[in-house]
Amino acid sequence: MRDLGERAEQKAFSADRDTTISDVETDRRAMMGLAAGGLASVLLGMTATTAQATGGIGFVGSAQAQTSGPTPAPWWPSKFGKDDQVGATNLITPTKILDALKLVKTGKVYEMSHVYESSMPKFGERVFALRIPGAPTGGPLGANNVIWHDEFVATEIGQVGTQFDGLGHIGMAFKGEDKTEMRFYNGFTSAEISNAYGLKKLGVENVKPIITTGHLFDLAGLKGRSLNLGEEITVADLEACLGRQKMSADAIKSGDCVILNTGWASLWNKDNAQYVKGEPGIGVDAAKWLISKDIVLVGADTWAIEVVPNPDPNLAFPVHQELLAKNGIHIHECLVTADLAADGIYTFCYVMLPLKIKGATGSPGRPIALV
Ligand code: UVW
Repeated sequence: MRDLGERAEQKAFSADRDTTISDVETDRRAMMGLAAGGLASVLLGMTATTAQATGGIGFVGSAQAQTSGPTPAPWWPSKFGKDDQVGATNLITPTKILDALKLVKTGKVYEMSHVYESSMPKFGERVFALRIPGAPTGGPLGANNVIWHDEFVATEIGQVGTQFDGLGHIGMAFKGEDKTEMRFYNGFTSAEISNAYGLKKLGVENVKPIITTGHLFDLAGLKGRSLNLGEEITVADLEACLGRQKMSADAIKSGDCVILNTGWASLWNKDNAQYVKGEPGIGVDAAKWLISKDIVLVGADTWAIEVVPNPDPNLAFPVHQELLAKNGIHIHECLVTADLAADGIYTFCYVMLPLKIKGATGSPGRPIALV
């Protein structure tokens, strides 16, 4: 690993965003060995020393076939153009919205967000603190004696509770701490976009309103039980779900959303330690299958939508990278999906309007399914 690291140091990416595939492929394996160990340390409860001792986290631990391992770099330029910051929500056209609205027949609304409260499970050291200063905050004022309450919220606003991941959330470090070699969606580098007061590019304000067709994959229904921590949802599972739900693979169209019901949310605010310890979810191959459908978003009733820990102990959140960084496909986490599953609702109009928080990595929100 040390040798690979040294080679990667010597042959790192060019800082300009026109790096060719052949440049990259030549040294792909060397550079992959340098990817960030921080996430994995949190995930696996390892110390930094342990992570170093195991060689850090390599994105490709072996020479895997490209059809079944993480997609190699460079993944840029995006199919939406080299300067695009919108990503897959470009696919939500007026026609897509009209098609989705045709699914609304009864007016029934399925709420798909949890309540935001300090007791909710949170990843790592994230916080959610809401305070109402004063009681009430202001007043009485005027002859009418008006009084009011304001709240002050301190939180990682896009990354707690029911959360929508924007395109600036996840990237890949190719050369240690070198920000010119940390790449995000469309090849934007950390040097270009990172800023203490909000991302300079790829902020969640760039995302289009999400009003499109959603499809539920009821994995818990398929298996007849809640899925287990570390249980990988495979392509075969997704296909079996479609069969059970009497849907063809063609039902998932460009610009649609896919939501996974695993049963994991039954732990929410009941056993938070277990909820965040790991989770069932898709692996890289299932992610690629979904990417091939040209979708806009993958959501789930789990906190990461992907299998954690990954069955390959060398990988940390590779599905986040496949979807967000490499394909501009959003992730929607900690959703409430059980009600849809209980009613056998597998296709619906999905509505999520990410807040236009300039420079934010994600957004809270109140996603709904309409039928
Ligand atoms: C990370 O931020 C690593 O995960 P998530 O997007 O699931 O919060």
